[in-house]
Amino acid sequence: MKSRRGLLAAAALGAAMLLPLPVTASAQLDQSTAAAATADSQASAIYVVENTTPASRTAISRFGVDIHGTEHGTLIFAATASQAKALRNAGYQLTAQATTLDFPPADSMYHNYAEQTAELQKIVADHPSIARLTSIGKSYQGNKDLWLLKISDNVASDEAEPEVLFTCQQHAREHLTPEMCLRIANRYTDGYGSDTAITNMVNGREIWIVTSVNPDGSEYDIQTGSYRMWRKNRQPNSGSSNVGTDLNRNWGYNWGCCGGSSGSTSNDTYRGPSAFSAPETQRLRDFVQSRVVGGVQQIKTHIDWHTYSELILWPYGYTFNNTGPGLDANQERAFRTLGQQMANTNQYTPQQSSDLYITDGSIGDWMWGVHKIWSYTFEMYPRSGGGGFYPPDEVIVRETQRNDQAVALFLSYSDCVPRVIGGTC
Ligand code: 0X9
Ligand code: CA
Ligand code: CA
Ligand code: CA
Ligand code: ZN
Repeated sequence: MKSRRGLLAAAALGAAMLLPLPVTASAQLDQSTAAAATADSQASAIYVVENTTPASRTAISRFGVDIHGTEHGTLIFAATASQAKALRNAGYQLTAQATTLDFPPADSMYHNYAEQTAELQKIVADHPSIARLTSIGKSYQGNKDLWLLKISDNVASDEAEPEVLFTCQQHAREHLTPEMCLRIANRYTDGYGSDTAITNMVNGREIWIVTSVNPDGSEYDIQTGSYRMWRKNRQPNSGSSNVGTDLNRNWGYNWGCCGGSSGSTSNDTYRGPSAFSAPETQRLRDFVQSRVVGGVQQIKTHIDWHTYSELILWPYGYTFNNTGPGLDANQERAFRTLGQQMANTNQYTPQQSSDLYITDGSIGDWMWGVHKIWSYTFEMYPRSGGGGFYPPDEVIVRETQRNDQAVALFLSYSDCVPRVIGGTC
C-alpha cells in the first residue's frame, strides 16, 4: 500500500511544477488500469489479495476492478459486489478492507464531503437571515450535491447588489481549497454585526460560494485512507479505461484552442470530448448564466481557488499576449493592479495566468471572455515543498487566514473593479 510518506515524497518530487506527473509505480498503475467502478455504477468496496504475481495481478485486473496499488505482492483494488463474487468463484482469496472515505487520522481537520455538507448546514442553521444553502445540481456520480451557499442581508431576496462568486476544488487533490471556501463562509456569517468591514460587505454584496466543484474526485482521492494524487472528475471516457476530465480544461471559451490542454484521456489535463462535457462544469456554467438578469450579468467578480504555488492569476490563460479580444489595456491594468494589491496582503506572486503556462478551457478565461466577470485564480500554499497538494492539517488555519485581507479587498472592489485604477463603471 502507498504510505503517506511515499506520497509526500512523490508530491515533493513534483513540487517544481504545478502538475506533477505520477511518479510512483502505483500511481501509474492507477492511471492505466482505472477501469474503476465506472463501467459498473454499483458501489464498490476495497479488497486485498495477498501473494500476487504479475500474472495473477493481470488476471485480476481483467475482471475490470479498479487497481489502487500493490506492495510486497499484496494487491489492493476496488471492486463491485458482482466483481468480488466472480473473483472468489475463480478461486481468489479476497479480504474486504474498511473504506474510510476520509482523510488519514493525522489530517482529520480537513473536511471531507460529508463534513463540508454538515458545516454548510450548520452555518445556515446558525444564521438563517443571512445564509441560504441550495444546490446547483449533482456531480457525475449523481449522489452528491454541488452546494451553493449564498450570504447577504435579506438573503431570500435577489437584491440589486453586486454579486461575487467563490469556487473551490475544481481539482480533486487540492484539499486546502474547500477549507478556504468554508473559512470565507464562516467569517462572513459569524462576523456579521460585530465586524464593520464584514457587516458592510454582507449588506452590500450577494456572496455565492461553491465549496467543492469536484466532490467525486475529492472523495476518490481520499477514499482508501492514503492519497491518490487524483486531479480530474470521475467521469468515464468512452472507448478507454482511463477515467476523468480535467474540469479546468473543460470550459467553453477557446476550448482546446492552443496547446494548453490534452486530447488524451490518460493525461491529467484531458479536456474532455467537447466543451462542458463534464456535468460539474455544466452545472456551474448554468448557475452563472442564470445570474444574467434583464440582460445584465449580476456576478461582477470571481475567485477560483487552487493549490499550489502561491500565485494570483488573471486572464487570459490561452495566450501569452497581455491583452486580447475583449481584454483591452485598461482592463488588463485593472486586473493587474488589483492582483498586485491583493498579493501585497498575502505575499503571493501576481501574474497573468499564461505567465505560469498556457491553459485553454480554464474557468477564468470563460468567466471573463463570455461574461466579463473579473475572475482571478488563486494558487494557495505551499510555494513549493510543504507537502505539495497534501500539507498537514496543522497549516489550514494559518494558510486560509493568510487570505482574509485579500478577500476583504477583493469584495470591497467588487462593485467596480476599474475603480482600482481610477476608472468608473
Ligand atoms: O493548471 C491549472 O488548472 C491551474 N493550476 S493547478 O496546479 N491548480 O492545476 C492554473 C490555471 C490557471 N489558468 C487560468 N486562470 N486561466
Ligand atoms: Ca475531517
Ligand atoms: Ca442583500
Ligand atoms: Ca442580485
Ligand atoms: Zn488546481
